[in-house]
Amino acid sequence: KLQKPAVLWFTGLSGAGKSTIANLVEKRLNALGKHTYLLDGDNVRHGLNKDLGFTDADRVENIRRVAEVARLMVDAGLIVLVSFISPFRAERQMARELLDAGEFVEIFVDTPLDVAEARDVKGLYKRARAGQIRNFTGIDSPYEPPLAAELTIESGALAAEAAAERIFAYLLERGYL
Ligand code: GGZ
Repeated sequence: KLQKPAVLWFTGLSGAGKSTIANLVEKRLNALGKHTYLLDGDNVRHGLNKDLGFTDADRVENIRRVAEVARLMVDAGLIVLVSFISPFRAERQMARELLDAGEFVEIFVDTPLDVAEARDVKGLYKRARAGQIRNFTGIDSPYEPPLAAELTIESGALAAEAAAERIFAYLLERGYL
């Protein structure tokens, strides 16, 4: 039997834990024999979207292209994990509307700014506060939190493994797997 294709759309601030959690979920899906692809800044912003930066307009175009690629991958039958800040509700909604009902699972990795900033794994918040990076999400560029995500992960409190477990359990319960 063919697997049920879907998009697992992770949204949240830089340093919220989106990619860490998405990688853990992907491993679990692969262990079940599911065919997946993880779209993130590493494999999209250096290639397809290397012409785009971090102005509002460029983020809109970044997410538009990612959503279209995710849709193509769903047509190919994959479970697609998407890990971008994707700060604007309108573009997340657009991504949702490209798919059939039930194919889009929005996962809000709800790590508060102060927690993400305290982690500052890559030192980007420090540079943004110092004015060395402009248009940084949460500092001088907006983040619009989801109003009705399928799942909200309070990642400040929940370790990445526990978050991945919750997402996996949701997918099982709802018949995605
Ligand atoms: C936000 C930035 C910026 C600015 C570079 N604002 O923690 P990271 O490093 O690995 O993840 C962030 C990533 C965000 O790219 P996205 O494609 O996910 O953003 S969006 O969905 O809004 O298009 C961060 C790094 O790129 N980064 N400059 N100004 N994050």
